[in-house]
Amino acid sequence: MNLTRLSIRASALLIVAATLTACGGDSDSDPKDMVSPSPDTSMSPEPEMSPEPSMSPEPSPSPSAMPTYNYTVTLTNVTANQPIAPAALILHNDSYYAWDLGAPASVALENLAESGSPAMLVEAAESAYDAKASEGVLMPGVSTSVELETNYSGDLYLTAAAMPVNTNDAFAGLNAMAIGHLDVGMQYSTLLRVYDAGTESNSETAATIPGPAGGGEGFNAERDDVDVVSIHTGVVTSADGLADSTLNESHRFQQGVLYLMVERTQ
Ligand SMILES: [Ca+2]
Ligand SMILES: [Ca+2]
Repeated sequence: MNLTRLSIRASALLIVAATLTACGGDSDSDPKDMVSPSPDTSMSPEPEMSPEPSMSPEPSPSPSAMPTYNYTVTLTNVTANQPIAPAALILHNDSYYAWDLGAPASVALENLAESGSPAMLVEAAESAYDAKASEGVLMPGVSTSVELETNYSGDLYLTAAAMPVNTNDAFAGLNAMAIGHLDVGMQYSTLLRVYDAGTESNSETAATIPGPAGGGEGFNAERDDVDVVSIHTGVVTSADGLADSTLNESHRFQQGVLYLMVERTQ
């Protein structure tokens, strides 16, 4: 083969290649030839579903500022013949006392113990969380209930007082019993002591006994007794030789007069 012809062919090929290369470079630089890539919609990712509007969460029960404590107090007259006047029922803290043994009764307590009305004692319990009177005179063997409630969450105490009406100034009492430890559904029951308000002599005469055994006077501001609250010594009655007594053996209450049951209901 002729070497000269071969080198001419090679040179020609090189020239052609150089020319093609030059043309390609020009077209690349011309903006008109640039094809802006059209978005390939088929390939575009599925548009993301906008998230379902999230359910607004159930409003959580707003933490009630304070829990509620509810109590049902049930009173039962356990006497043979002592109707019991409406009771004062007081839910309170440890700074309240309706009476102190050995100390004079308040006028409010004197009123309850002599007339049977709990109104003054209920009204006077200004610091109480709740204070109510039971309804009506409670006859022997009969029960009545009262609802008490408070939002106070600390220590709670219950005070109760009610007059057996065939007496001068006796009252059945529960003095600041702690009930804050009771869980819902728990109960506590007790037979109430009978106190003497010390504000009226225990003469037992008809004129001084407001109950049906006497039909006499109720409250009297005079204090013709020892003027201190004490545990009642019981009634003497005509059956035991107190000639002027309008009472008889059926009015005795050695075992107490009022049974109290308190249940926490909430
Ligand atoms: Ca007395
Ligand atoms: Ca009096």
